Amino acid sequence: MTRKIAMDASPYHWPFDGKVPLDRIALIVIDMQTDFCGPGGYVDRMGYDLSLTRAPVEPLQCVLVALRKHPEAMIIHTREGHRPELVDLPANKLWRSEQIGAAIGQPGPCGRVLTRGEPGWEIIPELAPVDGEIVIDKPGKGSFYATDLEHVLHTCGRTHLIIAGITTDVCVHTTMREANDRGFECLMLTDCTGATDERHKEAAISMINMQGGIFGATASSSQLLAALGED
Ligand code: C5J
Repeated sequence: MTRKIAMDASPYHWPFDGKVPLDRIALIVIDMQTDFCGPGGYVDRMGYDLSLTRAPVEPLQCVLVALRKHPEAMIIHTREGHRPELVDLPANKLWRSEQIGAAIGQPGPCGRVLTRGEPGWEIIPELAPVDGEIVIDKPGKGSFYATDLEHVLHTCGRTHLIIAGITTDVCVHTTMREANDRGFECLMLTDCTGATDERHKEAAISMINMQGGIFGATASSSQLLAALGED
């Protein structure tokens, strides 16, 4: 029988609708790519502190180990990046990346910055997807924009999303907002996410917890592991 879970979370006990079976849950691990947390990648070239975007790696490894014991729970990874021809790269996104010294599509230490197929675009080996896990390639911040994520979730009967990855205030937040508007019940794992500025991570978590959980709820990975019976 499929295990059902619920857990202590902020600002409400997650999920809102009681215990949810694992076969209705998807974990979405957002953009754990070298470009966002590895030396020589996009975030590094912009001059941000990589220890902040690498902080979720270890807790995420523990969550993946625990959840992989339950094949009925779906695991989805996303990768932000553009087609090699850059036909999906908006002019304002290119311009901004040039201004900050990490021009998308240009060669760098990890290949062409944020470009599909390049070494920097790959998910870091520590968190690499295993057989059967889904990978969604996205050109934007949100994981629903210009992807088939919503179709995949509906087809596989997923109504509840556990969201993690980087960066908290950009791609993770945008995805959680998109998901919440579409009626998915979301939980963000606070230690399994990171931002390029710690204050922005805290603010992003605080925003979720406003208005009774405006975009869903937040919890630590230990709360999820406890709900999975891992403690
Ligand atoms: C950004 C992301 N920050 N994955 N992307 O450009 O958050």
